[in-house]
Amino acid sequence: MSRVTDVLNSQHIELPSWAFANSGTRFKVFPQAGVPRDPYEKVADAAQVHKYTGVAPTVALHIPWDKTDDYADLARYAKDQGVALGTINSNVFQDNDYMLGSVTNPDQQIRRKATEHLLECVDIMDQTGSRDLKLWFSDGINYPGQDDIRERQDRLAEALKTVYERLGDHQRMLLEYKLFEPAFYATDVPDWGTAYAHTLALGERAVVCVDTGHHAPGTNIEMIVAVLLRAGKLGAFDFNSRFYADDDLMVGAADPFQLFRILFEVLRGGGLEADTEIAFMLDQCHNIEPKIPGQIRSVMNVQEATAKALLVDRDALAAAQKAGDVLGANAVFMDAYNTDVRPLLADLRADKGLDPDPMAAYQRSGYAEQIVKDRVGGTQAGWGA
Ligand code: AOS
Ligand code: ZN
Ligand code: ZN
Repeated sequence: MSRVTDVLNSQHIELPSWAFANSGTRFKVFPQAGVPRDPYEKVADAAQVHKYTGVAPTVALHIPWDKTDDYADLARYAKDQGVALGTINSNVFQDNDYMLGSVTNPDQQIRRKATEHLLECVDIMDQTGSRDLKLWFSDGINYPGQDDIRERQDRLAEALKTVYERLGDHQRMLLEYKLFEPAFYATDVPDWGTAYAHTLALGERAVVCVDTGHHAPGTNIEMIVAVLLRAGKLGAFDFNSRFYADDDLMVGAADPFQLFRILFEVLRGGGLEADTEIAFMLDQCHNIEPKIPGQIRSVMNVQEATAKALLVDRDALAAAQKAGDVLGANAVFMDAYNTDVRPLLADLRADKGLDPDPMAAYQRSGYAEQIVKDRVGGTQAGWGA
């Protein structure tokens, strides 16, 4: 059991600053009382999640949604709150200039502008002490013939190279892929293979980010995870769950079994070791549920799936696999998945001096009521405007 608790104790889940702000769909953003008005308040809310779960010590920023005059000051504030700043997320998808693409735009000046933004994000990383730059491009085309698919790949490669060369020795680039949306015919980084090819060409500090909501329905994501890990190219996760497309719902809500299968492959590939370089991030929007409890629930869902993955009897599984015992192997796997790990996690929290029930502890704390009183006019994450 100690190996299980060791891994669970060393687990680190990164929270997205935008999860704490108002978000919604393109139809409506329902504002919630007490949401943060600036990056400092987002960090404060993220710190609450860490306070009650003990496994979420970093918060990812999004530029420009979290732009501030003094990032070193924000980093100090985070430290005072008991957390640290994490990944810097770039944004080259919300400017009018980017209608036909950002780094793949046919207009060289617009490509330059987008690349400058990415370089600015690396400057910010230098100030925040962040290791990772996350790149997600909405670039793509809606109609066959609209632009030259091959040339867009060349433009993408050029921009990525410029940014890669600017990274410090300890910094990494995470390239995130997404099947579709907002581009509907051909997205420039649509799948893990394209992301893999670009990161491979760049070098070892360029790795792939798997957002669990960015695949066609039915895609075997754990298979992608296994292949990327084997190639040393799995850099990060954006965890969320989906019923249809990029729903950004709470991770483990739609398909906890899939999350378990993914985490088992991460474990199998060595990605849960204490020195893992994989960034386990959440990328979610809480459109109708309260934000801080939504994040607490998500963190707990990842912990539960991880605990179940750790409970797989690997020796028994290997023996059954070797013997060609199809049903036996599957039974070993399912036994772990069907184990109720909540008591184990409650004990683990108690051992760390935390409340065994993070959700109840947060609800009792009065923080939710306090921020409603203190904060008027909370911000929108930037989604669904
Ligand atoms: C967009 O669909 C992607 O999931 C992005 O990772 C992310 O949601 C966005 O960049 C927020 O920072
Ligand atoms: Zn994402
Ligand atoms: Zn997404």
